[in-house]
Amino acid sequence: MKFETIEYKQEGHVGVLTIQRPQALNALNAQVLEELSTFANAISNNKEIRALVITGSGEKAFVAGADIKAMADMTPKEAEDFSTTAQTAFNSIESLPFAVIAAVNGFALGGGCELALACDIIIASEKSKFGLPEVTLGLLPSFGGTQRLSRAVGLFKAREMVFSGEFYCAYDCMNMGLVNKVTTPDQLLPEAKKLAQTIASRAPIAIAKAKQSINTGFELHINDGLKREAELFGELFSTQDQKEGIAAFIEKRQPSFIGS
Ligand code: CO8
Repeated sequence: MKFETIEYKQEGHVGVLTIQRPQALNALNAQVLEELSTFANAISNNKEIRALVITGSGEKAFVAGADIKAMADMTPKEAEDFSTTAQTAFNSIESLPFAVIAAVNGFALGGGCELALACDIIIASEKSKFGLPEVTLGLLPSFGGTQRLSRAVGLFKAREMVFSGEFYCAYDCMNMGLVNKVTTPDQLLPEAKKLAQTIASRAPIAIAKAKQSINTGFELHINDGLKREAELFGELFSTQDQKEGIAAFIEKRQPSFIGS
C-alpha cells in the first residue's frame, strides 16, 4: 500500500501508524481521511497485526482537527459528505478486531480529539492538549464527537467541552476518564508500544471478541449485553488458543497463541 499522508511501520505484531501532514499540524483533509479508511479496511483481516498505535508526526500535534482551510467554501451538502467520510474512516478504525492505542503527542483538537475517541485506549504526552473547538468556528463536532465524547466522559463533561470549545491538558483529561495514562514526551511512544506489545502477547481472538463485547454491549440493554457476552465466551471454546491458554496454565508455562 502506498500512502502520501500516513505512514505505517510494523514491529512484530505491533503496527504504528503516523499521520504525516506536519506543515498543517496533521489536520485531516479528504485525502488523509480516505487513506485512513483504505488503510483500516486493508488491515482489518491481517492476522499478523495484533495491536495498532496511532500517532501524529512532529512534536506539536497529534491532529489539530479537520482541515479548516479545506472547509472554507464547502456547500451544506459537501460539508455533510465530508463529515460522513470522516465518520466512515473512524468507524473503520473503531471496528478493527484488535486494540488501537492513540499516542497523543500534542494538540488533539476537533477531528483529532474525535480520532482519539475512536481508538480503544488513549495515552497522552504531558504536553498534549485536547479540545473540541468547533463552536469557535461556527461548527459542531461532527466526526463522531457529539456521540463518542458523552459515552466516554458522561453528558455533563461532554457538554462543557463542546459548548466551551476550551482546550484541556492531559491530566484534566485523565481525571475525566478520557485519557488512560500521561507520560513525558520522550516516553510516549515507548509506553504506547509497550502496552501494545503486552496486548499483542494475549490471545488475539479473545481480544477481538472482548472488544466486540465491550463496544456493542455499551449500546445494549444490560441483559442483551450479558447474553451476547456469554455467546462470545462460548465461541472462544472452538479456538485453538483457548485450549493452548488453559493447557499452558495447567502445565505452568507461558502460552503461545497463534490467533486461531
Ligand atoms: N486546519 C488547517 N490548517 C491548520 C489547522 C487545521 N485544523 N491547524 C493548524 N493548521 C495550520 C496553520 O494554519 C498553520 O499553517 P501556516 O503556517 O500555513 O499558516 C500551521 O498549521 C501551524 O499552525 P499555527 O501557526 O496556528 O500554530 P500555533 O502553534 O500558533 O497554534 C493551534 C496551534 C492552537 C493548534 C492552532 O493551529 C489552531 O487553533 N488550529 C485549529 C484548531 C481547530 O480549531 N481545530 C478544529 C478544526 S474543526 C474540526 O475539526 C471539525 C470537524 C467536524 C466538522 C466538519 C464538518 C465539515
